[in-house]
Amino acid sequence: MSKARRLGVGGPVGTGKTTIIEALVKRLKDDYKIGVITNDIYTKEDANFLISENVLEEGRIIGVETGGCPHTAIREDASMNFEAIDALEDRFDDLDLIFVESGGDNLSATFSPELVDAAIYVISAAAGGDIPRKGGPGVTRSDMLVVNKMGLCPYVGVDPERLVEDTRRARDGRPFVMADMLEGKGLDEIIAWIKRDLMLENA
Ligand SMILES: Nc1nc2c(ncn2[C@@H]2O[C@H](COP(=O)(O)OP(=O)(O)OP(=O)(O)O)[C@@H](O)[C@H]2O)c(=O)[nH]1
Ligand SMILES: [Mg+2]
Repeated sequence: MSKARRLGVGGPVGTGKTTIIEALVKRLKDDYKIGVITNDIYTKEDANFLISENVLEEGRIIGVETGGCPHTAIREDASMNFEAIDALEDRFDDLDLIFVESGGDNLSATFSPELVDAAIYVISAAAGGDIPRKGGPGVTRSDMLVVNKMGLCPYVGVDPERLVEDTRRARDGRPFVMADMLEGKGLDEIIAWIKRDLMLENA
């Protein structure tokens, strides 16, 4: 039986899911033995990107090409992802942490609780300030919400303070981080949450 904890990373297309996984793996790979599974609808683009960036040795990254709707592969019929987890655990019997990136969704996808132990939902400030108010299960009920690309607020007419307030209201007490991966903003907070709430360290 595996002891690896499994962390889902979901959210709309292009919000920064793969970028966040890349940044997290670089910071966490000295502490934990890590594997990554990416779900793309039509390609293995994200897995190939992470492999090309030398984020981890190649065998630790598996790309799943789901076809069709991104929900299905992470919720209703997650068999392709369970197979990818089995394949990773056959190769490496000492994994501590497996990231599972969902295909980009439309604010409604959630991970099966059998597939992951916790899930991060990633939205982008560049998609507009009204996304937190639009809600959806990832925004309101994910274990952690990351509002990424905060540095783009001035270019897209988004008031960052109002975005924080709307996010706070949408989360209703649940954790969230305002982030920008190109500036490294928010990464420490996400890491602290992973260590405490997922890896159950007392840090
Ligand atoms: N300005 C800015 N760009 C970012 C940030 N995070 C990611 N990006 C860029 O946004 C683009 C999309 O990032 P990805 O990490 O591929 O997004 P994704 O959510 O994995 O995309 P899909 O898997 O296709 O849904 C890339 O060009 C990233 O470099 C950020 O915080 N600020
Ligand atoms: Mg991606």
